[in-house]
Amino acid sequence: MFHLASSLYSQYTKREQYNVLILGLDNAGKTTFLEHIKLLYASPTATSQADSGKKNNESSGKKGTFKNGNDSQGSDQAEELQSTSDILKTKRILPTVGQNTTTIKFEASDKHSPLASQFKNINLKFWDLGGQKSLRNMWSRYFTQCHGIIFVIDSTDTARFQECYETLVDIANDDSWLLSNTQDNNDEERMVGGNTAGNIGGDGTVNVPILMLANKQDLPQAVDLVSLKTGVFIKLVSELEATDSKLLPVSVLENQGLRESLEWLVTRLIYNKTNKRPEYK
Ligand SMILES: Nc1nc2c(ncn2[C@@H]2O[C@H](COP(=O)(O)OP(=O)(O)OP(=O)(O)O)[C@@H](O)[C@H]2O)c(=O)[nH]1
Ligand SMILES: [Mg+2]
Repeated sequence: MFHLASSLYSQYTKREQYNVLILGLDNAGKTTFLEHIKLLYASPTATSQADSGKKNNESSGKKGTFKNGNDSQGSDQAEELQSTSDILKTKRILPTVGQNTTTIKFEASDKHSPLASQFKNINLKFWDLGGQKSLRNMWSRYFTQCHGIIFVIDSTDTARFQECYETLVDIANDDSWLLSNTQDNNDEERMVGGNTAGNIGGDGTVNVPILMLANKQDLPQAVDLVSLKTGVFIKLVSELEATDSKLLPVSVLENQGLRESLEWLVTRLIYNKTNKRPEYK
């Protein structure tokens, strides 16, 4: 009886977990993004680790108390925006050599929105990987088990837009997507070096949503969204046409557009879940 009750309880309380890769060139703002997400979605169960030999990011600031912000409206939101940005600015973030991972409990920013009920019981596990050129060949090891990609672009680094474009095209056409799978339903950790179960796809192109973030929009020299879309990235827009993708302007340092971007991604992860089944935790 006890076993039945406890198994029913654990079945009822299980959460869907989606693995999200954070990719992009070095200095794009990937780790800053992750650090801000940790502040915005802080919960007692949020876990994080730096797995790169030595700890990647040192926090010199006090932890502080801050609002979760999920029920914040109006001035509360402005307060959140202020406080998490301020906390983040006290942190010293170093270039990533290995990976940083964090799991958050995702929640809708507006509890009363029609989407809020869809967003219940969802965990996002983020994998922030180093973006230096020498580290990029490691990325594909993570593709088979990822459910979505966030690709961060430094909107001020016009000299490297072409490199950004080529990197994204390489990601989208990587052979690893051929191994992409309709996962079985076991709960084992399979992100890296795990088993793949079954094959679908077959055309060698990415089959998970890609959220592209045009970051650093707080800086005056940042290229705006319209110019980005009509510049070098116009080719990308047409090449990724068949892919579930979106390019959004953000400032991860100033908390501009973060929650909205994540909500787009989670909507697409849910939509894609018959294709890429979540893990159940
Ligand atoms: N002004 C501004 N600076 C930002 C923003 N996001 C990140 N930065 C800065 O950009 C620099 C690089 O940020 P990181 O988060 O370390 O970049 P990364 O993509 O993780 O780089 P790698 O780990 O080398 O791949 C840091 O100095 C950040 O403070 C932003 O939205 N606005
Ligand atoms: Mg980094």
